Amino acid sequence: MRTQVGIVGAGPAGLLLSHLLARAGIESVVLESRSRDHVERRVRAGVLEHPTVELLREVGLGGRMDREGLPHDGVSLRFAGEDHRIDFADLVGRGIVVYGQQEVVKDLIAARLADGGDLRFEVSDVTVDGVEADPVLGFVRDGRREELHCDVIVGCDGFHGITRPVVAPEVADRQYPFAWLGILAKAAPLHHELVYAHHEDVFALYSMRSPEVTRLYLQVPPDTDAADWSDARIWDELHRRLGTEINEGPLIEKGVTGMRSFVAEPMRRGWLFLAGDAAHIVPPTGAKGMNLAIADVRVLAEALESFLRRGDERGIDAYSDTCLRRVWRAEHFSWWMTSMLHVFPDADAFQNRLQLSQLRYTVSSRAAATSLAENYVGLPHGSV
Ligand code: RFL
Ligand code: PHB
Repeated sequence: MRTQVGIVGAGPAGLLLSHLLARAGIESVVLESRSRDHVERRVRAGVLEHPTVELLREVGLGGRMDREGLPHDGVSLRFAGEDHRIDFADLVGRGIVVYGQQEVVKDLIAARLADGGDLRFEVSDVTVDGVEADPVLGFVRDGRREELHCDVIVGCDGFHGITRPVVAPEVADRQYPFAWLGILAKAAPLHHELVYAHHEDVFALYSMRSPEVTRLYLQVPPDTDAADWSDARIWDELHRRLGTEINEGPLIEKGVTGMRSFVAEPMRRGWLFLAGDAAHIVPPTGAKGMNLAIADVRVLAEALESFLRRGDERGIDAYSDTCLRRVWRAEHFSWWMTSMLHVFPDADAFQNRLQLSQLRYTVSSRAAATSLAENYVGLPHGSV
């Protein structure tokens, strides 16, 4: 078997890349280890930054997002018992859309399948060989070992995938001394925007998915087992930490997410390219992970089009450096939001006072608030 672009992983990065390539008349095959049902149900990100929203519309994927997504013109930072709204519309004239990552994934799978796209779910033992000269993907499907020869392979297989070790990049890595316990509840959101709450002893985040579903996060120790948190304990802590009215409802989902900052450089070796979480991780406080994955594959799809249609290698040669500029901007923003909003277990009085001062400055200075807003709604693609 042969294809132009072999893609490992059917998350937002792999699926959107396959969609963008198809629009440019380039063939691809997507190999995914999980089932379609699993991939479509995985609850993850919820915030689409402005350039992501514009891109999805531009490439024919805006229909359901525009009908069902929730446009937000601001977020609140809550600390010292008070809410402070950062008004994106006023500060930067753009906003975000709250629309679940699994909805983006469903829309992408539907679009690819309607287009005759080749998506292979439930493959196992994926291998990558010949990345310097003659790239080949190996995999097992329905008990049979198969080989797929490709012009180019793209690793979109997330943080725990198999492609990053093949690139063997340099790695920058930071772990944080806390994690997030995330829940999804069948409860109507009472606030219509997100609330990032810095409580005196811990952080919480109030978000949502739809007019019927609230998404909430609590800062917890990194080794937390979600099973130790009963529903009653979760609601008690949420009420205490958010310090604001929230509706309770049955929990649909509960899980713990670790927090790290991680960047692999370069994002390429030979004919193997990395995109999305396979190459970089941000802590979720800046809501940037999926948006970065989408920005990467936009750059890569354009570069691959120039290369595969016209033999022009300039785009693919610049791919890693181009993406890493945006990646490091998002790394800084996500680290900054994380550091400003969480309670660090080993912080002393000096650090706590600095943190509070930073929060006060961010909400009271138009310049500082604009910087948060500009990064949160997303700098225009190609501008960093
Ligand atoms: P994904 O989504 O992890 O997809 C990788 C795919 O590869 C498959 N795979 C393999 N397939 C074949 N062979 C193998 N050997 C394979 N190994 C893995 C996997 O099954 C999977 O289907 O990576 P991608 O496409 O790069 O997308 C990245 C995003 O998923 C991620 O950055 C975001 O979810 C991060 N994130 C957020 N991002 C945002 O932009 N805004 C947010 O508000 C936001 N909130 C979050 C988040 C992530 C969270 N968690 C759970 C990590 C909130 C949370 C709690
Ligand atoms: C979410 O709704 O899941 C969400 C929102 C904002 C974040 C992270 C996650 O910073």
